[in-house]
Amino acid sequence: MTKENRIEKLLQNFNNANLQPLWTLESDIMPHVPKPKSIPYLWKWDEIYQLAEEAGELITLDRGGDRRAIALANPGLGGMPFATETLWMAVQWLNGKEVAPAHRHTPQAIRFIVDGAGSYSTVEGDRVYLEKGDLVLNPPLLWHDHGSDSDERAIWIDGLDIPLTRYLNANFFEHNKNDVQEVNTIRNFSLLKYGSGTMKPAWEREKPVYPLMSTFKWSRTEQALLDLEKSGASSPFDDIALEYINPLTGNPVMKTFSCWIQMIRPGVHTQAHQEVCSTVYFVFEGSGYSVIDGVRFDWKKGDLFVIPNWKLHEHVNTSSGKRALLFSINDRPTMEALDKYREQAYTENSGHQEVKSIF
Ligand code: GTQ
Ligand code: FE2
Repeated sequence: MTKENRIEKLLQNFNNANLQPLWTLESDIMPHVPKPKSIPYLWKWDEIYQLAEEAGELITLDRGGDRRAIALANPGLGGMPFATETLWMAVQWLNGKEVAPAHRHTPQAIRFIVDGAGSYSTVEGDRVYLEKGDLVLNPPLLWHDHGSDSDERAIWIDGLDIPLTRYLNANFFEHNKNDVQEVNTIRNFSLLKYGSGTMKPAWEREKPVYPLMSTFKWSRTEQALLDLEKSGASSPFDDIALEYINPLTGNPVMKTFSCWIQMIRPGVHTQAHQEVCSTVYFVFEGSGYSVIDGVRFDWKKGDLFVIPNWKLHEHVNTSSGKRALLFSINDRPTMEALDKYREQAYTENSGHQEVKSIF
């Protein structure tokens, strides 16, 4: 047998033995730079809202699904209901007087309220009322049910690490025997006790991994943005950007992903950069566009869009007088915990990408 024939036979035998030699594998296994399957994409609020409204009429909340949550399915992910390889983002619709029954799970969750309309979320017996712009935390394995005292529908967005948990085969999910948890404290308890964010009950000494306040109220968040603006400090890549943190530790509010709120001031065009993390954005207020990997995505209030790993991105507020507010979640804490985070500024062309197409 010639050497060539022997090599051919060897490769065949590897295959038969369910083995694969590295030297035959292309850069799929270890590419020079991250090559995400998720793609830059944008979902329009009007379309999501219309469909969610119809789901509100047609779909009842039953055990099984438990939630009228409608997930962003990134077209690059082959039909999976995931925004990026690690992040789940959904729009949830709760009709007036409705109950989304109590359950708990290992994926960690946040909610950002679009319109609370008298609804509440009870997390481990702590019932907090939901108002526009609030960030509500749901650490892993804490019981939670959602409900409404009013006749109006509530709508919010959910961010969870479902895809990551699934990839790690770490998912546990349990139904509570009761649809609605007993409320074991006075209403808004954690907020009253810990909500200032800068002070704590003097007799408590613990520094828990998850913030003790279940909610970051919009009024405080907005004030923090306005104060940061006044300070004159800003990021060249994100303008007036704040990360929600556990006030007792300084860490992001969730372990696997982080929550941000940012204000792009009128007329601001940020510098492009790329990062080893994926991000899902929700446009809370205003209008503008982002250039992601050379594609221009125009956005306005309510739209959601995705920046996959290592894709260049920059943001523009096209209004000359109105601020743009962007809420987002990103998996940077996962990358940092595993020592994989990197960031690189785009230095060509004064830091702005050439727009190759418009979404
Ligand atoms: O509200 O408990 O979007 O468990 C996905 C899974 C929301 C929730 C989602 C959930 C929830
Ligand atoms: Fe849940």
